[in-house]
Amino acid sequence: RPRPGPGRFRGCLAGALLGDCLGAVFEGRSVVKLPDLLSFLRGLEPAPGPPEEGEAAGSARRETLSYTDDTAMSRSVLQSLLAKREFDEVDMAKRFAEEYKKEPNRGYGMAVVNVFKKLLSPKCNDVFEPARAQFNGKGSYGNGGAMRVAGIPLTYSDVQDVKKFAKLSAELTHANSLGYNGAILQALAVHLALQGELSKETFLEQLISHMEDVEADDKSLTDARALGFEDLPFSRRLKKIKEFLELSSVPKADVLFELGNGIAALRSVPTAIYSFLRCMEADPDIPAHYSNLQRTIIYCISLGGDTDTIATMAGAIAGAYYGEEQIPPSWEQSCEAFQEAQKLADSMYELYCQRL
Ligand code: R7I
Ligand code: MG
Ligand code: MG
Ligand code: MG
Repeated sequence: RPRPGPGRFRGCLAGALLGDCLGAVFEGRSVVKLPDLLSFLRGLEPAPGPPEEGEAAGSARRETLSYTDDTAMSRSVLQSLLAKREFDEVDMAKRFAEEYKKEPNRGYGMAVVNVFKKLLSPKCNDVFEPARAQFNGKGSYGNGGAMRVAGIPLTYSDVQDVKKFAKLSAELTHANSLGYNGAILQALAVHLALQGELSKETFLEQLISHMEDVEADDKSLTDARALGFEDLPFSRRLKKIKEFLELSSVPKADVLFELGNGIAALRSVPTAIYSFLRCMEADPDIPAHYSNLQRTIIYCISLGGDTDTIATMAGAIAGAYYGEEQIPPSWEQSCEAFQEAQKLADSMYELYCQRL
């Protein structure tokens, strides 16, 4: 199997950052009208024609788009892996909590902030305990474990390591299997995307076969049943994606009904994966000059709901698959801290190669 090049690492982190920054503008809107989204995006592009007075040629009337908790936590994951050269739960937990303390207004989930507060207490001596206490001991099933997980497949090339450390990294905040299994699925998607060249069908089949294994353990079965879901809920949604991809067109309403656009991992990680796979093909509603990666982010945001998180997850997958070439400078430069993302990507590439 060929080793992925550095452009995939840069693409992955830039795609994730773009999805978060662009998606955050629309987060929580139940309906996003595509013409409004496209008009917003045109505002990021350099203005055609002669520059106006005081404006550099080709510059855009842009303001910097801020990143949210999705990127703040992703960066803590990356920085911990780079400092420790492997997964270290105590170091990662500390970075999550310190980052929250430093910038608490990045849009964190309502419940997860209680985990950070407990982690900051000197009385905490098991970093997994605060997450286990969430939601009366059932643990969170939010998508926070999945939204930040890309650093794991950028560190570990072995698929069993990807599963193991995606789970552990998510369990620092998300003890419900419907939360951490979403993180495993997202990590596997980035892992496969990094290999590139895979067809839609192979990509999905591999995800289904891994998730049927992941979801077959006792805790996954118990947690799914306790919430009233059928067995193997992620695997089932991956099979629904397979059905969708066989149709010539799928209405947005069907995507929202079957896959969702919510803050639960189960209602957002499969949606991100579907968006990536669907946007391998042209979309009659999205202008053809956009790259596949841009189309993926545009499509995710057009679904409404948890747009920053669905777009950051799909952006990480698409960026790993297509590489940095599909990201226009005008989009990158409109995001807060895009240069840091490039530096982190180069350091991650170095770590990945060193560990091979
Ligand atoms: O999962 P988490 O980090 O939130 C991530 C989301 C992303 O959209 C970010 O962009 C940011 O906006 O937040 O944070 P949690 O607080 O663990 O979970 C998010 C929400 O999911 C919670 O505030 C609850 O509304 C819901 N949730 C649950 N509700 C009932 N019972 C998660 N788990 C449960 C549960 O067990
Ligand atoms: Mg967010
Ligand atoms: Mg938010
Ligand atoms: Mg969100």
